[in-house]
Amino acid sequence: MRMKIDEIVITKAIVEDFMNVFLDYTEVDVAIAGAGPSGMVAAYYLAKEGVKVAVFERKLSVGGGMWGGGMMFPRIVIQDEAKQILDDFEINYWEYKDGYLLANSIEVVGKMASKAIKAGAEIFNLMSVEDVVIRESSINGVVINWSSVELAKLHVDPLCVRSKVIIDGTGHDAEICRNIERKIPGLIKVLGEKPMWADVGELSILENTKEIYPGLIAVGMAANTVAGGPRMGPIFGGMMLSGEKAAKIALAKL
Ligand code: 48F
Repeated sequence: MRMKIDEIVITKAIVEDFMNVFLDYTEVDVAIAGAGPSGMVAAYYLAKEGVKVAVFERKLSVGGGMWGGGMMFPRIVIQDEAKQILDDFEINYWEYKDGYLLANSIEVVGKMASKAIKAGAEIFNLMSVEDVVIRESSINGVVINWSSVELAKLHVDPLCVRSKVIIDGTGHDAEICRNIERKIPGLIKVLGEKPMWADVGELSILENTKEIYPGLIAVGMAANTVAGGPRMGPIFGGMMLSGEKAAKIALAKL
């Protein structure tokens, strides 16, 4: 016998489940701003260790700058050093030449999201981190709002999520760090991203992935923007290794 479908049951199922999860995630171990490659890799390695992780992503889709590969050719390059991460995420790749690996950017996004969620990370899409919660000598939460509120420039107050560690994975703009620099001059310094230099960019991103201020870690391109490192284009090994390093730093702090 065919089941009779009731729209109100569907509505209640979605609202009730989401509200329960959202309430539960008002207090987390780690809050990550941005579900680009670095944010999702960090989320996966943290969740895998049993850490309670919330990822807030402004856009409808996760994946940040990966979808379009290089100039809308949906392929990304990953250097050999990050092979282990591709294997951890069960991402297919093949060698182009001498340690330059290639992967389908659409597959990479799908696998990263799937693995991070399966490991236990909770991704809240369509939510932007617009500020942080600050105390005397540390940052201990994020201030969030619906991206639609931000886009429509509606005057609606945000809500807060308490977090032991905050990871800025907002990419080139390093939005969280820049916001703190603007609001509390002198607390942290954002030097700004430098022009393209893939080799140096990929090397420096690991060094630059660190705790910027007690409770705040910069990851991925945001780490280079804070430290004044160059951009590197569609090579993503550095983003992945940075995510893994940010997870290790956060783990050590928890
Ligand atoms: O830009 P994005 O992919 O950052 P990433 O992880 O990777 C950088 C590469 O994609 C590429 C590169 C490769 O060599 O340089 O650019 O450092 O992902 C950042 C994500 O953060 C979201 C944004 O929509 C994107 O999906 N985002 C940005 N600001 C906010 C945010 C915010 N305030 N709140 C929530 N999400």
